[in-house]
Amino acid sequence: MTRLTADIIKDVPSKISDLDHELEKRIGMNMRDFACYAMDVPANGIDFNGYDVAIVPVTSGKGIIGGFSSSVAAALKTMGMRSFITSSCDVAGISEAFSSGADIIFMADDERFIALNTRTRSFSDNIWSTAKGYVTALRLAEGGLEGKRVLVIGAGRVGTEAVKILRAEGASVDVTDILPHKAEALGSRYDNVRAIRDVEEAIRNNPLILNASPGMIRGDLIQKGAVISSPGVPYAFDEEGERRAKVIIHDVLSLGVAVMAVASICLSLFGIPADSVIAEKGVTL
Ligand code: 2YH
Repeated sequence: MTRLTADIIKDVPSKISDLDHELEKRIGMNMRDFACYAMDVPANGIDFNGYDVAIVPVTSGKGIIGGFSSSVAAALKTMGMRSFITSSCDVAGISEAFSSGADIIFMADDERFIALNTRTRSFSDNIWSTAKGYVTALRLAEGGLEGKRVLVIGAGRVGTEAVKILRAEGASVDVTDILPHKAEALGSRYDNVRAIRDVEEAIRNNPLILNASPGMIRGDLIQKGAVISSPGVPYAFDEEGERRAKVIIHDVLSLGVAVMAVASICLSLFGIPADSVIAEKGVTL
C-alpha cells in the first residue's frame, strides 16, 4: 500500500474547493453530496454540523506525515463538519479526543486509517471507503456499470475492494497487477473476474478503468474517450492520457475521507443492520 508523503498531500488544503467544484462539474455533485450518494443515504439526512470530529496524529511506524491531519481537517470542513487536531498524539491524543467530547475520531498509522464513531462504537475504514468512492465516481461518470467490463489496475487493498464492489454493481472485471499472482488470486476466487497478465494490452482494450496502482500509465495506451477513476497515488497520467481520456477522476485523500465520514455516521442514523454493513458496506461494529 502506498504511504502518503508530505509532498503528495501538500496542496490538499489549498485545492480543496477546486476539487469540490471539479467534482460538481464532472459528476454533478459536490463532495458532501457525493459521499452521501456513495453510501446510499440522503444528503439532507445528516446534520454534518452537529458532529465534533477529532483528528489524532499518530507517531507509530514511520511517524507523522506533515500536513496529513490538516488535510483531513480541510476535507471535513468542505463537508460542513467541525473538526480539531488534538494537541497530543497517539493514546494521549485519543484520550484528549474522548474527553473533549469528539463524536468521531480520525486516526491513521501505516496500516490502517479509520474514522471511529464514539456515539455508536462503529468505525469506517479508508481502504474500503476509497474503493467505494472511486467505483461510485466511475459509475456516475459512465452513467452506469451494470453489464460493463472494467479494468482494475492494481490488486492491492484498494484494488481488491474495488473488484468486490464492482462485482456487486453488476460489472465484469479485468484485473492486473505488477505481481501477477495477486491478480490471479482474485480471478480464481470470483466469477466475472479475469486476471490479465499484459497490462499494456489491458489498457488498450478497456475504455473503463479504475487505477489503484502507484505506477504511471502511458497516455498512448489509453483509448480516446476512456473514463478513468484513479485513487492511485502519485498521479498516474501524462498529457497524452489527459487528452485522450474523457474524464479522469483523481485526488490524493479527500474523496476517501468524505466517504469515511459518512460511512462512520450512517450505521446509527439509518439503522443499517450491522451484519449487512459488514458484508456489503465494509463498515464494522
Ligand atoms: O498513508 C497511510 C497509510 N498508507 C494508510 C492509508 C490507508 N489508505 N497512513 C497515514 C499515516 C499518517 C500518520 N501516522 C499521521 O500523520 O498521523
